[in-house]
Amino acid sequence: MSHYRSNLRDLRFNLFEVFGLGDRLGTGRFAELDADTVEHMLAEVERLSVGPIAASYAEVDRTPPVYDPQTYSVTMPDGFRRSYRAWMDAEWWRLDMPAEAGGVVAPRALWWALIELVQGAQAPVYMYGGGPGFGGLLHSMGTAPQQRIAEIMIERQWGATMVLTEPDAGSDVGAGRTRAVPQADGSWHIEGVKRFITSGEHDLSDNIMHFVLARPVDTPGAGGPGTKGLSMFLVPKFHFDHSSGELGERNGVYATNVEKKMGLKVSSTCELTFGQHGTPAKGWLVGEVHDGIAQMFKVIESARMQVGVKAIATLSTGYLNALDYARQRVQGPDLTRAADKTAPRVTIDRHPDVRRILMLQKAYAEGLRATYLYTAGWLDRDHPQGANVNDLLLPIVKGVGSERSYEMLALSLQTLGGSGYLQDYPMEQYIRDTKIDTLYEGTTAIQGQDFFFRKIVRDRSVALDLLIGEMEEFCDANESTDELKLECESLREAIADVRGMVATMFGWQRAAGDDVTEVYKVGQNTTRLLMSVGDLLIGWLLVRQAAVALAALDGASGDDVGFYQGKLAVARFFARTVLPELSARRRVLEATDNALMEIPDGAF
Ligand code: ST9
Ligand code: FAD
Repeated sequence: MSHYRSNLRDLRFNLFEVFGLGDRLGTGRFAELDADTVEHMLAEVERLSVGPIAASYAEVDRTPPVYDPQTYSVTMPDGFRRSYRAWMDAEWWRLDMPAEAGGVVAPRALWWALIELVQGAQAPVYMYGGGPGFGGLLHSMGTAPQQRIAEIMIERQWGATMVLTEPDAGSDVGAGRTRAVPQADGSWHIEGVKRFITSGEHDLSDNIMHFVLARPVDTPGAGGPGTKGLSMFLVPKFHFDHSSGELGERNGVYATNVEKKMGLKVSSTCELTFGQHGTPAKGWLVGEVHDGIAQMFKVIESARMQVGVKAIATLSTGYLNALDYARQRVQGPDLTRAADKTAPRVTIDRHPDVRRILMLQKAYAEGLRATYLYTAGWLDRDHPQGANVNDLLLPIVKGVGSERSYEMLALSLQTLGGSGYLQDYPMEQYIRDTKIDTLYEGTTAIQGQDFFFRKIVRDRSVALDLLIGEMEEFCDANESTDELKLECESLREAIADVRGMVATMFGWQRAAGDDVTEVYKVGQNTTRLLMSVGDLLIGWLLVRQAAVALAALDGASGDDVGFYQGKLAVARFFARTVLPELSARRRVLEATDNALMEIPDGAF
């Protein structure tokens, strides 16, 4: 039986019943798509995910890829190769590429819904399969000859990597020292050591294209300090004929180590050494412009979404596995009959504390699914601020999605008691495989800073105000409905708490003009704000779903009745038990001083 429990019903509910995807199909950008085709895509990708993509999930954790330091090569396990081929051969990845590069235009919300399914089953299948997506990006950023290279990458399904990190340049990408030396033939020689490169070496494709940030030397107007001095280079594993794609000599980039990790073991995480083994590592400047960090952020934005959706997908399958177990495991009497030693034993889902943690898992699993779909949906809306609001929400999908997923997966494991700790169930692997999501693509601290300094302050709060405006409009329209009154009250309070937190932080930010240490107060609270806006957004989307469910319950039958009742129940639970926590967090935030920064080092 598959480890992966998908939730297609909830995906459909979000896409069609809550966010109205049906209205966008058959018209404008999505004229070629209709609801039946979308239903078919969802069903087909679910079938692949639950089946062949998930099939090797546990096996490849126990028998991960093998690195040979003599040949700098990585041999992938056969089971994974089959899972990978099932995804690549189906060619659904074309939905993520521009039409000019052979792609099929599709709503972004639909794309990420499909990717939830793949990643819930086995995320590295999607990660190794990113090559055509990188090809699509090269097609849009590259020169005309590089567009031909992009086509070759896509036709041949070559692998690709994003290469930023170095031993002394992690969060601080601008500290990178890898050099790019210009050559007379227009190419560049890349020299340096990069660390932690996902899919840096493997044998799933004939070639791997590395998208590398390096600092040009001897180049007027390029190569200064920090991120702005970095340029992006395309460095292939094998040289190739740039018009036919025929492979040539080995290029001088080698995987000189593969990391041994806590989880996600099938994803090869490589140290890549450029130009230090007697062969130069030749590269080509992407788009012939020195604009590396902005170009790389196109990849990073996609990858931050991918990481958030990965975490949320695993949270959902973790919850559904836990729910299934809780419905079957019999242990102890009902609490109302605890004193009666002869009372019948009940399934653990009857115990109040188990119900509490199950409902919390459901709230975050379904609330975060709605969050990433809502985020992606801003790009489908033809709204002048669509891209801006999407940008605002990316650190929530990535930062809040990964933090809550890891936290909730601990509760999923807890639901199984001691059995959860065993490899007989997928929980322990889910936890190990998901921890990375709070770390790579920018740690949670980096997401919190990005959220406040770039997405709120620099944006002058335009996107945030639009978002909160939508929430307030919802409350205006629904607070007179008896069934949603309490939920709307909680939302109003949470909105006021978030507004209060942002206003206080803006105040410190302004005061830093006179006393620069005021910015420390902001820095102590960026993660708190990120998590709080995340909870507000989740709460609002759960209540928004409840409003749809309430209307749909009238006339519902069969499984739909329980499904819609569940939407009402989870919204109420979250509004009563989680949203009120924002008031306490606001009080903590407002009371911030800089005592923390003044604690002597020896006192830690
Ligand atoms: C990694 C990979 O961890 C993990 C897994 C990979 C799996 C790959 C699977 C791929 C699957 C498929 C992919 C498909 C591919 C493509 C599809 C494409 C459609 N938004 O604030 P400043 C830019 S990789 C946009 O001064 P500092 C902007 O240009 C390693 N742009 O920063 C800005 O200039 P300006 C990941 C942004 O102080 C410039 O940067 N590592 C944003 O110089 C400078 O900004 C990390 O993520 C943004 N949010 O540098 C590093 N932010 O202001 C984390 C910045 O003029 N560290 N830019 O517009 C950071 O993010 C740091 O904050 C820093 C700081 C490096 C940006
Ligand atoms: P550090 O930057 O040293 O951070 C350590 C701690 O300090 C963290 O808690 C961090 O939040 C905090 N911190 C650091 N700076 C600040 C600050 N300014 N303010 C507040 N807190 C701060 N990189 C690639 O380029 N390509 C890849 O494909 C890739 N894949 C990866 C795969 C794996 C399995 C791993 C583990 C990493 C991968 N990375 C990749 C690198 C990854 O993006 C970095 O690990 C990450 O950006 C953090 O950098 P670091 O590990 O050096 O931690």
